[in-house]
Amino acid sequence: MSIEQAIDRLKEAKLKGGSVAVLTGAGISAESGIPTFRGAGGLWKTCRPEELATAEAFEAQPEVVWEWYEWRRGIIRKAGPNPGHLAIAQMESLFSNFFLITQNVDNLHERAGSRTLVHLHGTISHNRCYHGCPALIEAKEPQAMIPKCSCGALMRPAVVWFGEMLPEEALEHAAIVSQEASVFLSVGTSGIVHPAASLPLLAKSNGAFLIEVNPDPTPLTSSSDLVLQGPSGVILPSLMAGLTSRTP
Ligand code: BV8
Repeated sequence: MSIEQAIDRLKEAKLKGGSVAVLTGAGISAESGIPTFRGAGGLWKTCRPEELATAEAFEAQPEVVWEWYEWRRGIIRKAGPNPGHLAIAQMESLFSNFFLITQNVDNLHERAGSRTLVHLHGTISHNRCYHGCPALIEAKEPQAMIPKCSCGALMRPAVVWFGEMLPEEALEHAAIVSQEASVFLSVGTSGIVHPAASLPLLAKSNGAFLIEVNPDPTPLTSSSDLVLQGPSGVILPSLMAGLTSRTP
């Protein structure tokens, strides 16, 4: 029943020219073989955020932090977009007013064909100077040694660490599209990391119909208008099938 309700809501939004916003988290990449952060098999099971995803950790143990990112980059290079990523890319071309906000640092949304998106937490595929020189250097190959910037400082992954500000423009844009959304889908996120986790509630408080797609309950579940419980790689293609089928 609930998937039909979601399809109806999205069809209504399409008919009325309403906007659709999607927030994704690590869960949408789980079916591509990329470990999530929390939950069973999550990255944090073997390590803790403050040990690795912070500037302090990088300053204290740059090689340990670098090795962790190189290990993740290796997994992402071997991974490919899954049907959940592809469905979101298809959704983008279906709605005249669509926007994707991702917390993910992998590039699977782009590789699936998504174009109108922002990365709130940066991208693991690039490095930047630890001291703030502007260049973004793509990490094309595995690099066991930490490369250096021309200024002499160490390079670091171009991600947002805990305790660091999110890219202002991306966060501002994400807040605007969330406030304007007629339908907001929160997909594959535990809804724990702020300020990203506040976006679904911002959308809802501005009138959006809030749909959560997740196999497990999260802090957002009780506020969602509709919960589609299950893997995004199954649920999102079913949504798209319903949206593109001929039946009125
Ligand atoms: C900041 C990049 C200003 C690095 C990441 C307000 C309240 C409380 C705390 C704070 C707050 N404001 C700031 C904070 C502190 C902190 C924070 O939120 N801490 C949390 C842990 C409490 N936030 C920050 O530090 C942010 N900065 O606000 O700056 C400031 C500065 C100083 C002090 C105060 C304020 C910066 C946050 C960004 C951190 N960087 N990543 C890297 O990747 O290494 S966050 C990291 O977690 C990931 O990027 C990811 O995006 C993010 C969220 O995780 P999820 O994506 O939700 O993934 P998770 O594994 O948790 O969940 C996966 C979900 O998928 C699960 O629900 C699972 O059920 C589901 N799933 C599994 N399989 C599937 C599935 N779903 C669908 N299909 C499946 N098949």
